[in-house]
Amino acid sequence: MILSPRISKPLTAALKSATLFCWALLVLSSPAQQPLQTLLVGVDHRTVTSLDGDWHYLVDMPPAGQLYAGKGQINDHGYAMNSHPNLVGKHNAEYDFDTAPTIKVPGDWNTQIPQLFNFEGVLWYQRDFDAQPQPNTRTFLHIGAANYRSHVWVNQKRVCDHEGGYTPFDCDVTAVLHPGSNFVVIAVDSTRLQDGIPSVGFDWFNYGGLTRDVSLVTVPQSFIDDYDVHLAHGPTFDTANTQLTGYVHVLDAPAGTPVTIDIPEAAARTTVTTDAEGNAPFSVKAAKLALWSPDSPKLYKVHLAAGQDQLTDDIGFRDIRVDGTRILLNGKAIFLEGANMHAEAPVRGGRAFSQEDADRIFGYLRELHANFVRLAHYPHDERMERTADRDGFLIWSEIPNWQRISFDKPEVYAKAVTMLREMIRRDRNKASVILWSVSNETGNNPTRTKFLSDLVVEARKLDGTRLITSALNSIRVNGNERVQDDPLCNVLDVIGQNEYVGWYEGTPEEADNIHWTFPQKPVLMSEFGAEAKFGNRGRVDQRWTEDNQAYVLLKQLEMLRKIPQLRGATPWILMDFRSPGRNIPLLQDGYNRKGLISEKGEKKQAFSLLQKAYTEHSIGKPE
Ligand code: GCB
Repeated sequence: MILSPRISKPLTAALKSATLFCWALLVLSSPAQQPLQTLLVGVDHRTVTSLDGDWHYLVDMPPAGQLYAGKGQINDHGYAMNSHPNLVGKHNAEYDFDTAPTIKVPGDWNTQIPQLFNFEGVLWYQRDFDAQPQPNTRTFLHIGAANYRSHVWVNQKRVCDHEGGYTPFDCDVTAVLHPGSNFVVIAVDSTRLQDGIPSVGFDWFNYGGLTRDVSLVTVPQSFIDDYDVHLAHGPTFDTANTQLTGYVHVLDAPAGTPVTIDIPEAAARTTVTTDAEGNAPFSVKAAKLALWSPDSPKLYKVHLAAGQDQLTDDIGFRDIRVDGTRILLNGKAIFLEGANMHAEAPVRGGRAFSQEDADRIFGYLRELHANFVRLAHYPHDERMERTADRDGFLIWSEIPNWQRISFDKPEVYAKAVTMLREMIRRDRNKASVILWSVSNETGNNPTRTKFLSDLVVEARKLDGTRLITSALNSIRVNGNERVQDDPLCNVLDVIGQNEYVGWYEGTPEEADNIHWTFPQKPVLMSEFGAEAKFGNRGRVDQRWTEDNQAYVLLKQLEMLRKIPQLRGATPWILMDFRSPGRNIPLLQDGYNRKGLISEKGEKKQAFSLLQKAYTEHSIGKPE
């Protein structure tokens, strides 16, 4: 878990209590955890040394005796040492990374190594790398994501620990690097934890390993670790508003360090100075500004410079807000025509991590005539947001608070805050992201409502410019009436509603008579659907056929059309995805088959049905 005792000012305010609390808990419960110093933003826009490629690996079978000592403490003296067995002389080690097989990074281990397909446990990764540390610089090992817990050693020194499978983290390796050959050892443990997020049971595949890019990032001694550049968010949308605002945080900068924000194409340039905490808030008027939207996804080159450090990002500027039951993008009411998606690679299979994966996924969405995607149920690879920024799609991004979470435990709340912070920090400069979701399908009870309401408050403190949502499924059923009276609605900007009428609940035709009542807020039907195996044809009342799936969808769309404040729909799900609990041979074979397309990209009947509805904009109205 990332703990950051020294973070930028906006984050400091928001996270102080959670961080201190988290820190105290870790000190008490897990002395091996080490707080990280930073979390770099915009790494994909820096020149980095990629450590992607072949890594040696060794399996640590449960109970993972090489990683965990008797009481669960992290063992710093086993595989982490990267020793080699003495062939003569004293007996020392019984492992050797040098001659161990290799695995590709990024990538899950499950789909790379047949024997590890169902493995949930600890895999040790090792690779050598060259470094030429320069004076007055700092070097971080950046890990895009590793599922679920990671422990990292460079040249035999533990440099960081992290919990959470879907967000990046950075380990400061400056003090342990030497010129020439160095080595890194990473233990990744994919074991599910009762008090993890997600917890032990979830409906997707628990891909383990270093699932996203790994790199070395060298920056000056004092450097830009975080920034936020957005269109000023006033109480109402104003077409004449071209004020850009935010902050640049320069880690370890003396107070008064000049920071320049320069956006030449918008004729916006300003120089401000850092405060005692390294934070430089700014506000600058752009002389000309074209707002970002799906129709016109304009991105600006934003140059940031502070001392010896500089960075150029591609950022779009837009305004998103709610007005009554409407969602306004740049002041204009919008209707979100979308689909859900897990982070699975079409065709190739396994965890998605490449530009090719992102392009394929957005290619399907484009064909569907969608303008929106719900990235379920955790942050996906950053390329997804970058591609959506570039191609003009809107995004719902979520932390993995999925169904049964230990909502009664303060340490779990601390983990949720960390995951929320890591998600928002990575993607706050992405115009495509309009919704932060704090959870999916959590039972309606006071403990959970307090937990999630507090999290919503944290999300707003971290980012006051976006909408907050959650996918709810608790509902009061009264005959044909469905009343959404979950108290969590009170704190949300947009209500996400999951329902499976016609699949898990009743018959498809029952949708004809259902009447929904929602609080006066915009509603997104965030999940609905049915399973079908591609190519399996039959009658509309025969489960698992494409015909039945399309029929359920048809009935659903008819029902949705009757919800006046419906502002979007995301059927479950764009593509079939692996889920080990889906065990009907020949029909499921370990896949959740609610996809509009198969995992190989084959389009089912339901795809065409939805495509038609989106082309005709026939499901709902922006206002
Ligand atoms: C849900 C969950 C989703 C599942 C889906 C299903 O309600 O939110 O994660 O995969 O249903 O197919 O059962």
